[in-house]
Amino acid sequence: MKIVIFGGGGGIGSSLAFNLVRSELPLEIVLVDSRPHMVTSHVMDLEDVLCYGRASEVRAGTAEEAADADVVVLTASVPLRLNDSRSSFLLDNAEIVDTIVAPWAGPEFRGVVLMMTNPVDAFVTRLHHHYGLPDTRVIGYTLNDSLRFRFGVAAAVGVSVRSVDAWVIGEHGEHQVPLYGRIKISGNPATLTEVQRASAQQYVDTWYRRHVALDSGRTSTWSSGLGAALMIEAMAKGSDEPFPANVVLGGQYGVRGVGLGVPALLGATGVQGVVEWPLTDDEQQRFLAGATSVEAAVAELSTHLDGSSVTTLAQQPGV
Ligand code: 2OP
Repeated sequence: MKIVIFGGGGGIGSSLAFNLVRSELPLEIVLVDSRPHMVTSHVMDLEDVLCYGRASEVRAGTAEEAADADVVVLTASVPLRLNDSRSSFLLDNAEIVDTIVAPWAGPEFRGVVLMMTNPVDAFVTRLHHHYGLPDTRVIGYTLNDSLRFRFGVAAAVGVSVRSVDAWVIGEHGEHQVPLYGRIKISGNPATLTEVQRASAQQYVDTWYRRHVALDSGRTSTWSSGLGAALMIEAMAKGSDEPFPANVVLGGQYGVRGVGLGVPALLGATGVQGVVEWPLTDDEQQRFLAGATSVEAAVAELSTHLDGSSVTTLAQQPGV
């Protein structure tokens, strides 16, 4: 299985490469980045731990190699800066994403795109609509939202995070939807007290801003690198268990044509299905608010990049 990582010289790309080297998959890992010395530095380092995993090789590559990759991961981004929202990177990162995908993304591309460049929801949606990538073959990375929720719930309740199962769906941003009704602790359904819930909610609501405010120049490299490797593993092996992922919806959860985080079944050819869980009215409204926000972002992208606005991404009732 050939994995091409754009932004392979950066924090998330190199963390992903490290986790893939350590995985049980016999992978060919190719790092692409506009900073060749950075890639060479990571490759020289990673080669030395090939003996601890099953990857056949890790090497520097060129953008053209994406054309026959099984999975192309986009982590490339403009340098990080202080901001209040991932959406502040929309127009700057749009140029980068378009430059990367334009040469190979299209109906003839047979691989899967894993989008990690922010704002993920807008770019997943654009890749499907503008480049004609099937909705099954373009997936966005959103696991961190659920990981943070699990950590916030564990801290609020006072249990080990390993015992918590909890999910966030919806926008990878301000309209994220934590699913309080599906929390399980040690396999049993758990209802949080108001105080516990407020604490968990504050944790997930503020995580991004608190992290950005550190002005460290780095992002969530460890969680994202490990999480994306787990996602690629789930694709390679196929799984009956859903994985949090951004998928362009076809009516599920009342949304059509917009990419949002949902429980997705993953396989070698990408999304095998979307699991629909019942939502409360509040959760449904928040989910739809996320769809509206992504729609607006994609329209802005179209105006900025193509000189026209997109009007086709209407929300529709679920089918
Ligand atoms: C994350 O939430 C920064 O979107 C990235 O970890």
